[in-house]
Amino acid sequence: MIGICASLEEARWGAWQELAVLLPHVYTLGVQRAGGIALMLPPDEHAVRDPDELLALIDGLILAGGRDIGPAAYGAQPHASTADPCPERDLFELSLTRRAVERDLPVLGICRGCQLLNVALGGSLEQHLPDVLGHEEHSPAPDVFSDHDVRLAPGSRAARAAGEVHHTVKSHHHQGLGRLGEGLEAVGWAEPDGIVEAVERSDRRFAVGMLFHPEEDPESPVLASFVAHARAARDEREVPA
Ligand SMILES: [Mn+2]
Repeated sequence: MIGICASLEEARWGAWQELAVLLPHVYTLGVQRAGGIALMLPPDEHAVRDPDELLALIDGLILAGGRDIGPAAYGAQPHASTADPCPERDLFELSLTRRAVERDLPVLGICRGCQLLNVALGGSLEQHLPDVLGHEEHSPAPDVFSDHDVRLAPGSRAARAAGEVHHTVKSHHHQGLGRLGEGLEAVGWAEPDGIVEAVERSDRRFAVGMLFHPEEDPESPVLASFVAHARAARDEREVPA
């Protein structure tokens, strides 16, 4: 049972245009193809106060991509390029993530989810990478993924999940990681610019953030690896004491 945090967006379908709970299909499909059950998690203010009730229902938590996190969450003023945040979503995901890491529930953060994992653990973000890097290769256009190479630390959970230490990834982010959150280690770097693209907690069974998009690559084993970790964690819990 894999909970995937969804976004709230104004969306259009059929005759309707209204606020909708939204998630790209590739996330749910990737989980299902790996034999998992995908549960879409809308922002829930009860769960902000009591994340355990919801976390007890799932074996793994995926933090999906999406809009910029409100910079107040890491004590910063918004940069001119930082999009308006969705406070309900930020609060929900920050609360679930902190508690999931405490409980050692497997967590996979993708793009915004990687940034969220970092902020949840006390880290900060670089709000607009082009200011620092002088190029827009990580997100050259609003509606396409770019390709760049990533190098992952050999032996890291991220490398084992990706099945290789050096590969080309799908990229679509204008923000990056600043100060790393408590216990997080950098385990992946973009090439050639060297920015941090993956982080993880080596003291957890699986708490990994990737700034790139394995769910957009049908060949990527990352979602299947995550589902396998979640299944192993559940089997461990179900062994009678
Ligand atoms: Mn990138």
